[in-house]
Amino acid sequence: MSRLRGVILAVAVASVAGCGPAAPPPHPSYDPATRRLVRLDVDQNGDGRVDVRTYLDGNRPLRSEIDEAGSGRIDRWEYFDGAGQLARVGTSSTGDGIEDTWTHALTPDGERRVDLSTARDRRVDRREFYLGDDLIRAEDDVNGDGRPDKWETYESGVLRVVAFDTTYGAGRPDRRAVYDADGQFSHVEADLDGSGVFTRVESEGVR
Ligand SMILES: [Ca+2]
Ligand SMILES: [Ca+2]
Repeated sequence: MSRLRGVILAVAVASVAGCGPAAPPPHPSYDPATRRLVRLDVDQNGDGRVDVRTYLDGNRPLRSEIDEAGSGRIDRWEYFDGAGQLARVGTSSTGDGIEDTWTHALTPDGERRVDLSTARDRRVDRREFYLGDDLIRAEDDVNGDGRPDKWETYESGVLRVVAFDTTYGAGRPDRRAVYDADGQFSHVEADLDGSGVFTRVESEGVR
């Protein structure tokens, strides 16, 4: 992560050569027993307030709390993996300092997962999957038992299928609503025997 490498480099430079007059120096904190670097506070915009606070294990970053907007409130949370690479970024959907959205690093095939806590209680109840900027599918945990029970599938940005596990226990859909390429509701299909084969239900309305 370039930001953090920059921060660490800045500490190294500051410790060797002091700091320039314009930018306040990063403030490192060390474990008193081990002398390992455990925290780094940076005032990037020089307004006198820390806006990037990074927790580290030595030179390996663990997570950062960032006030990107300079509002005095954290609005970005960065989490690093064991190799020190940025793994996911937390944000607040309403900008009130409550972290409720987590955007993961791209997978090798270019898919990006976004976890959401729609109740804003840190419990993830919706996962969205993107290819580029396009939402391609989503999973919801409607009853809050930690398992998905509703699945949405999109094509070219249009919702095409919404599938439901109406038992909230099977872990797979038994009903699905199908939409046409314009996003208009078409029909309902059901797989009541769990065979994986859905057949059209003529008498059922959209759920
Ligand atoms: Ca600042
Ligand atoms: Ca569920």
